[in-house]
Amino acid sequence: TIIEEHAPNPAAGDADRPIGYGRIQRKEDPRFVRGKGNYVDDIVLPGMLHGAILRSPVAHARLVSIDTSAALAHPGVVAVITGQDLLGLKLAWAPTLSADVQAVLVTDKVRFQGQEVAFVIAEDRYAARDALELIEVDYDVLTPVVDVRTALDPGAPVVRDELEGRTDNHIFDWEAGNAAETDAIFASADVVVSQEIVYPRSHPAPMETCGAVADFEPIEGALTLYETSQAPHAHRTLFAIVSGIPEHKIRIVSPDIGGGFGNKVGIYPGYILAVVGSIVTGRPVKWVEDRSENLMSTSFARDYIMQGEIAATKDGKILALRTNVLADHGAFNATAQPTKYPAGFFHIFTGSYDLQAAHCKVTGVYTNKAPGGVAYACSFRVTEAVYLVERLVDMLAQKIEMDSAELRLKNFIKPEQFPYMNKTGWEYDSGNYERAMRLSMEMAGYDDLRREQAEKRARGELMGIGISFFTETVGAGPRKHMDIVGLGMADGAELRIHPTGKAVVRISVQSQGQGHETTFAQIVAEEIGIPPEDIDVVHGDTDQTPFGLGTYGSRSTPVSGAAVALVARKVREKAKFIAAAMLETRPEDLEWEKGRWFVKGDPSVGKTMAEIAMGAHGTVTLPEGIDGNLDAEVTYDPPNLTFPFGAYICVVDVDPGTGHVKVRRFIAVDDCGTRINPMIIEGQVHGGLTDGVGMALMQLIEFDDEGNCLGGSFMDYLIPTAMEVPDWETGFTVTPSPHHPIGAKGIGESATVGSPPAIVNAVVDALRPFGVTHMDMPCTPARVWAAMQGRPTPP
Ligand code: MCN
Ligand code: CUN
Repeated sequence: TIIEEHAPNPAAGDADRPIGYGRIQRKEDPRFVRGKGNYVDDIVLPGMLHGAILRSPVAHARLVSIDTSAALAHPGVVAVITGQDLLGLKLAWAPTLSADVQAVLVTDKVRFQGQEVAFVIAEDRYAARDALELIEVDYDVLTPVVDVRTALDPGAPVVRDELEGRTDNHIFDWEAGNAAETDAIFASADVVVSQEIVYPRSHPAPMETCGAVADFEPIEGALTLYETSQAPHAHRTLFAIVSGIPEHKIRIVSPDIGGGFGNKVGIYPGYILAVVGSIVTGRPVKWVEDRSENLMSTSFARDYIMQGEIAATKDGKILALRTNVLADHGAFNATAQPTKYPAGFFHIFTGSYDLQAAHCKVTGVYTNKAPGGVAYACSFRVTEAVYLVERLVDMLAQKIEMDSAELRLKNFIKPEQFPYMNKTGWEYDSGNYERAMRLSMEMAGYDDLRREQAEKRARGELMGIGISFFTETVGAGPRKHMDIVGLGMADGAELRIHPTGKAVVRISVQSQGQGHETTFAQIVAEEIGIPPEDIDVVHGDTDQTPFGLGTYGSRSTPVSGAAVALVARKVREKAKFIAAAMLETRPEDLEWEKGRWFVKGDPSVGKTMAEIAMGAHGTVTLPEGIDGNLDAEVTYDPPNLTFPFGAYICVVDVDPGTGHVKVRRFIAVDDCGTRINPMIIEGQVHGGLTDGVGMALMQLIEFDDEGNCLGGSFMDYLIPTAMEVPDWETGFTVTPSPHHPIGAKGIGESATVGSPPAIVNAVVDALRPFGVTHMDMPCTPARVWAAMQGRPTPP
């Protein structure tokens, strides 16, 4: 069911209208559907060599020796680089995005299975791979730290013993909210529900794995790096700092990216090795990882063990929330998030409810696992936060025997309370939660579903209905509060209108499939009236675009989208002065209608944008201070984040014999403020909901006692397909952001954030006849069946 975007919605008035021509087809698709996309692995440079990485088979071991002589002698091999070589270049360790360092190649000790040990460069990919097997490595195997619960025990092996004075695996303690106030409310509350809730380790697994092609030109001392990057400008700055190559001599190109989902935010050893390889050999070097390398060594997601508690009155007024979290960060603290927030935006865990107090504490821990932590459409750990609160609310509903929709409706922040300051320091910009909740219930036929469920229960059939209501915080900056490695989170935009009235807008964010080439053209089209097909969007090349922090945390629309709207307004304003000169009148006598300035009271006398563009570059005498072009640039520093929200309802059927869960229906009502392209929004939501089915029912990156990764291939790490998902039923409400130039909020991660709790809530609801109150993801048949038997959770 698609509720048409023009359906009248008196409450929202004109705000329901999508902008810039609305549901138009994607400009990037003709090249994708014809196989003409240009991905990193499509880049072939003259004389290009190929690199391959030798990875550790064990999780924790001293490196005793490496013998590369046989590999070097292998036909086609040009060079073999080891950690010792990098030590000489001062490149053995590289800074992470979280003020830690990460080994580029192992020098002293292996710290996770799959870690980078040596780099072979050869004439072709096959020779490079073959030569890996000829490298002799002697490992002195150590006991690994696998279980985060015991990682802080005295006597646990120390993962990061190379750090000065390190005697344990503790990384940080971080807290938000008010512990004393929260504890006081808990002490006197009628009802308290406590639960350990695990958000297991998962992986973004984009269709395209990570890779790079490095081309160092020694005469100019210039580096061109083609890279799978969600943030080319930030990467360039970091490469300049680490390599010593001046920043203006570095060009980063991220061409088409086959999905990022947070996996391509960080800088991986492979990228650095490609650069080192090009410098060493004097030829371009390509490195592209395979699927197992991607799953085993690049940024994982989640891995939070959350001890959560909710306090309420007996009639269902929620009073307070508190949680203690153990966060497994793996061997290096390499998560990508604003510096001030080591747990990302997890402290929005108060969700969509008006509480009296809240407190959260997060402890980050090193283990012998791959690093990462902020990825997989997580909105900087809002995924974990939403899952925690939405599970606890459902458990509370079960405990006080109240309908879970009713409990939510009773506790929502009310429309008149916005802007709403929550108890952990977030100022929610706008919201109308009840309206979205009621729309989703109406679309679902909620009361009928509950009746159907009661009938089925009476017959011994297992049907579950799960609700999740989420609020996200997306669009980082503001820069005064948010930076990544010291770079403030703002975005630039440049707009040029050519003399014939066609436009090019250059943006600093980087599409990985989100459709920026279409939607950013639509924003400009809305503001200056040139149709989207006449506006080209340039992104993904640091030589071609203004500085900015990149695409993640659904920040492109909130930050870069705002920059684009403002740069278009700047051009529109400039056009007024030029039109006035052309019409020999005063600017204040002109009026704007989409695409043209005309004389107030005489609409027949005016100039279109195309005419003005020609005029700007022509022979008209321009007013003082107006240059002879129709170009502009801005850098946008957002005053606040945006707070999209949504109401999701999931219906599942559980097979009582096998424990298999089938998602029968899923209703998703999203509110991302002003909508630019409803079709792209639906695509984002469909993708995110599918992610949710994967996480809730199928996906887990598990480790055995030796630290072996058990999720290193698609045989073990399952990706949901059309077979596992229902026909999504999407709806929307529109509550514009008051501080965004066009009122838009982000949507790119909403459904991934919001859907897992709806699915798990539905599964637990189905298992109610068995007295089940909670179960941890993924709800695989084996686990569901065990829960039905009251047995411990199998892996
Ligand atoms: N949009 C819109 N109207 C709005 C909000 C957004 O039409 N009110 C459009 C945007 O213009 C953009 C798309 O929806 O074309 C997503 O916008 P936004 O929410 O701003 O998110 P970003 O563009 O910043 O994308 C990042 C987000 C993240 S962080 C992850 S993770 C994720 C996601 O996008 N990775 C994706 N969706 C993905 N989709 C694809 N195909 N591939 C990925 O790697
Ligand atoms: Cu957290 S995944 Mo997206 O922000 O690139």
